[in-house]
Amino acid sequence: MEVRLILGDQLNENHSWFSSVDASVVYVMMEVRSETDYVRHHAQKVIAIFAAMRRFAEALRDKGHTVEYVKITDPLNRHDLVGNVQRYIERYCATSFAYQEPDEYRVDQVLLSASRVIGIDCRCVSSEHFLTERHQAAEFFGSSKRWLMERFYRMMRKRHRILLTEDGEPLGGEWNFDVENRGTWKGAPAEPADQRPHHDHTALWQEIVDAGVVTMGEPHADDIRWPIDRREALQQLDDFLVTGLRHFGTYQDAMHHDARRLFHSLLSFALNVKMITPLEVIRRVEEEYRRGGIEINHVEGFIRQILGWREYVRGVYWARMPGYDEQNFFGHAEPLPDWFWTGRTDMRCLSLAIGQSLDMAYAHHIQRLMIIGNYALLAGLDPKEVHTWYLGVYIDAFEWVELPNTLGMSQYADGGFLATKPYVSSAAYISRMSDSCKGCAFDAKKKTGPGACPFNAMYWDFFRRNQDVLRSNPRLGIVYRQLDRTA
Ligand code: FAD
Ligand code: DLZ
Repeated sequence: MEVRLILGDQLNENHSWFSSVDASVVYVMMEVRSETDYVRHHAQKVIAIFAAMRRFAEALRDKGHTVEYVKITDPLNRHDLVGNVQRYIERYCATSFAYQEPDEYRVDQVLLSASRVIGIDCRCVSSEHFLTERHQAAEFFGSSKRWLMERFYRMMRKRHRILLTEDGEPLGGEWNFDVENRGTWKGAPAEPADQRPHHDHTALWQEIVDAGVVTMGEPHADDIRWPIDRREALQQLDDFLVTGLRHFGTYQDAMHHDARRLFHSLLSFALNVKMITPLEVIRRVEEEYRRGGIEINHVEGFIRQILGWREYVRGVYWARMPGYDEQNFFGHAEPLPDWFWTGRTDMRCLSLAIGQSLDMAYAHHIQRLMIIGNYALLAGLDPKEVHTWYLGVYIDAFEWVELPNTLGMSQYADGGFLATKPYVSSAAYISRMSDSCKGCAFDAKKKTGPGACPFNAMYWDFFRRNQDVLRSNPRLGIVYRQLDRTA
């Protein structure tokens, strides 16, 4: 017999493992404290992952596969991956063990070391999900000191023949339409209705609580909106192609208190647990463009996120681990304020973005980068604490994608390996891109003194206190010229 492990973010029903039923194979899935407790996760994340795992196990059984599923409340649960695997190796007198390449360094190490002691033949196979291998980005950049996403992205467009003319030129005449993607949103076009399914997972939530798992955020267990199988994820993709994609690019950076998702796809959870593949999403988006009626900036902008950023940050993760999570370029050490766990602060933009994150386990990219991350960097919060918070709070947070985004892109804690300059702003940007300054206790236009928006003084203080390491950055010339004028 062969025991095969399936992790909670490996719910790929089209994996070649499942193409035929093999009576000499037993699949093992497990809800374990080692995975629920490595960080304090959002309640909806634990619920959605367990619900999707349970649905996946059922679907495999329906197809005739043998599946052992260990629930969080199972008294025989050893609550770690290897302990439970060993139990089934013994029970089935297995002569081999196989697992899919895990996406997290920690789990990779656990399974590699288990393989050395387990005493039977062990194999690691591809998860058949990504467009690149773990170390492909590092090979592409070779000995370059700094990487550039745009170079990687163009290579990926060419390699996979995405959005290219027959002559290999970029469709629309440009590789990147980001300059067109900075629109503000004032209520029109209307935000598409949220067509995601409604799930009542009250009973499952009770099991999680009974097991003693400590979470954060609102469970909303009787109305979970995250897809729990491939069919639901594909419905969500279909809906996005019809309603969201046609405005995605223009309003990609916009924020509004009353339109939490605007034209974003909300597909990151389905993608990251591998219900759907990046290539199929990209292909469907390109087909939609070729059918006509959607501008190139929306399509290119969306594809860049998945073909470019998603694969690129994965490459950064595997090139920089272990040790990437320890980097702290500015030596920031301030603890996270209590209101990261409640959203209760007088700064309305932060209250809205954090409040939304705790309420729905989701915030879109600009809320994560330019509101919460912006504050964390300007305030000098400890990047490791910031990383831990992001890894817990978001429905789509898995370390391979969260860590480079948080520590690299948002906190510049890798000294500029991933981002060419720190992503920070004063209140002017927040006021332009969102409606959150209206009704705020602070005045976005006021630079100093009582009632001034703290983002203003914090912004200039950040550049002043870090001038030794930032002044020579050519992308920051304009900032330092302005600072020098006011000094
Ligand atoms: P859309 O805006 O509709 O974009 C489509 C898809 O593109 C996303 O589903 C996602 O798969 C991909 N994508 C977009 N931006 C990125 C990016 N920068 N890196 C990788 N993939 C991207 N994304 C995660 O999947 N998990 C995380 O834990 C995560 N943490 C982040 C932390 C910070 C500080 C920042 C700034 C960004 C983070 N992102 C993360 C990237 C991005 O914010 C989310 O992918 C996106 O908000 C998910 O929502 P969506 O599906 O509606 O995305
Ligand atoms: C995130 C998560 C949680 C909360 N729980 C489980 C679990 O009980 N069992 C499991 O197999 N996976 C879980 N996951 C997802 C894993 O943390 C993920 O597979 C690893 O981080 C590797 O990316």
